[in-house]
Amino acid sequence: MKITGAKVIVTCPGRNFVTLKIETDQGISGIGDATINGRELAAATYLAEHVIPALIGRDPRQSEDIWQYLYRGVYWRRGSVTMTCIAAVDMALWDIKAKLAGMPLYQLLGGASRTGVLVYGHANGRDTAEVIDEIARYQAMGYRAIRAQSGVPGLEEVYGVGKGKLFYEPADRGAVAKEALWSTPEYLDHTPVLFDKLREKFGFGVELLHDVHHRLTPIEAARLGKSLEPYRLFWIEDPTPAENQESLRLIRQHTVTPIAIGEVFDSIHDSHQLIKEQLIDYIRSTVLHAGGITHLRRIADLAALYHVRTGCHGATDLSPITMGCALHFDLWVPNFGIQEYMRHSPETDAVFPHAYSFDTGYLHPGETPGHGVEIDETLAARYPYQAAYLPVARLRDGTMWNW
Ligand code: GCO
Ligand code: MG
Repeated sequence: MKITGAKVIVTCPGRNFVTLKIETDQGISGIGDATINGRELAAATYLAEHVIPALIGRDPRQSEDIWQYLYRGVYWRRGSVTMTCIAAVDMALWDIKAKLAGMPLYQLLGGASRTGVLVYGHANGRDTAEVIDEIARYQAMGYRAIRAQSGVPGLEEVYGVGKGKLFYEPADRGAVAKEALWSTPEYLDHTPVLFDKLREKFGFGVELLHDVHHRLTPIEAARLGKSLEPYRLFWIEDPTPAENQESLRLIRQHTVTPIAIGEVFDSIHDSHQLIKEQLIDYIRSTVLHAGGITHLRRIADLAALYHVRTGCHGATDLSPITMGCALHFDLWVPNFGIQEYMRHSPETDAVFPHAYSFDTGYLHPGETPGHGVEIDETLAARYPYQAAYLPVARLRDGTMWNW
């Protein structure tokens, strides 16, 4: 069996997505996601210029050897663009392999370890009243776990509170990123008050989560975790930037609020200390930015040794292809924790028809052979690329900060 061709499809049904399609001499094709929010064309060019020529003629069933070739063979290993492009190839090859076997991908990984994948949705509001309305809406849809993000008095725009509700999209159209103001004291004062009101309103029967989005220093994060303990959150996410893995030790010494980190990591080396020293409870890496199913499986196996469970990233800037692959992975992985599920817009769902479905708080990847996600190329061609960037943040005195 041989790879006979491959192409990159860039489409913008509301937001930009980069898709790799691999074709074989047996008439079976597979697709993978290569989307990096705000750097989409870097991944598209990397695939077209540096990866596709090396794929032609290879046996698509040798997904491990191709992974190693693209990782070791590049010499300048790792980095988000490289690892995302490797992931796109890996997803497409697992898709082909599972189609060839006539099985849904999860069967090739070891079969289902559970009946469905627990997911969390996003309740976003400009103030507490709006967040309460949103949580009620998600509960009515059947969600059992909900992430709550609120506007902060005194700050005009903050991460997690979008223009839309169900289809939250933080990137803004234009050639240059928008700038937003960030101020930590207001956020630290407001967040415990928010969760106090949420628990008072909804009780403890719903899992609540919160994303700090890298905006605190370790000692500030420790304070937040401590102040949220009475509200028993499922997790706080990205409490501080984790390039310095040791800094998590300080947060751990002060709080028992569970910690989730890893959506921006691109390999096992970014999280091995966090995992081995049990400095986190959930690893957020997913099949897209962390080198595909082949690499994520290694991260999850390491995490299992240290009681760390998975909590894959699942924002709308990850295409339905990533969601499909993540769900096959989640259905199998023994140390599964939870899966993020930020719903895609109807336009995106139409471009990427998929077999996965939602039922009473759980997603299931479906039984279609492969990963169960396709691309409608004719429809995709109607939505050309549009430059869009995530905002950047500055403190009141103009200092650059993490958005
Ligand atoms: C999340 C993430 C996203 C990111 C987005 C950036 O937890 O879902 O933090 O909201 O900001 O994926 O492209
Ligand atoms: Mg996040």
